[in-house]
Amino acid sequence: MSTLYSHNTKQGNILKIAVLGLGSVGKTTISKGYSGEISDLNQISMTKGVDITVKRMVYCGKTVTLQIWDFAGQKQFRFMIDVFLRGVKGVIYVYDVTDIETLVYLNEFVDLTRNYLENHFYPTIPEILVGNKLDIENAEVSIEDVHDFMKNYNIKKHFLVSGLYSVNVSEPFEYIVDHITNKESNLADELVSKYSGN
Ligand SMILES: Nc1nc2c(ncn2[C@@H]2O[C@H](COP(=O)(O)OP(=O)(O)OP(=O)(O)O)[C@@H](O)[C@H]2O)c(=O)[nH]1
Ligand SMILES: [Mg+2]
Repeated sequence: MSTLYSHNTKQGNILKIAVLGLGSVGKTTISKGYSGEISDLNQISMTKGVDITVKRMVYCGKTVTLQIWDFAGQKQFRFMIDVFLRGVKGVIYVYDVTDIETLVYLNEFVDLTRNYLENHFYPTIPEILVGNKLDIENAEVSIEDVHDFMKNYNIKKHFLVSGLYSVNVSEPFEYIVDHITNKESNLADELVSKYSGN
């Protein structure tokens, strides 16, 4: 069922995914690495406002276009977050495994996102946590730190990736798509059975 997607166009269903986290954690590198839009990932510079990346994929035989909205981590752009989140269907929170502060202060993005979703009557959407820079040996963030964060914020899924070396970058996006589409199908099924009297 595809009736409940945000838009249906000839590009297939368009799903907006938000990528959030502090500056320099690697949000743009992960997004561009996944989409394949930039061949030299070392060329990426600081995001000013928003970077939008488009990636087309096939999910259960249907074309799905992911619109990946990657938000600048620097504080001066924080006032734009409401516009940025409009219509979002899934969220990826990114921290840097070599910098514990990027996990400690990630709560600000979680709080802002949840406030927005609640104030605008959004249904629950998939939210996941991604630790980037897996290729660097001296990780500062322990698995206990990650589990504590997930428990405190009730985030169910965590991935470790290296955006720069394109390790594991597809998995977080595929997980989100899987959960958006499954949830929407379930909701659609529920509505059908409710109104058909089953
Ligand atoms: N070693 C390593 N470096 C990475 C990785 N991902 C990103 N970087 C580097 O980290 C720096 C910041 O990457 P960006 O992708 O610009 O980070 P960002 O989160 O988009 O930053 P803002 O746009 O300022 O919010 C760059 O120098 C990247 O090359 C990674 O997986 N491994
Ligand atoms: Mg960026």
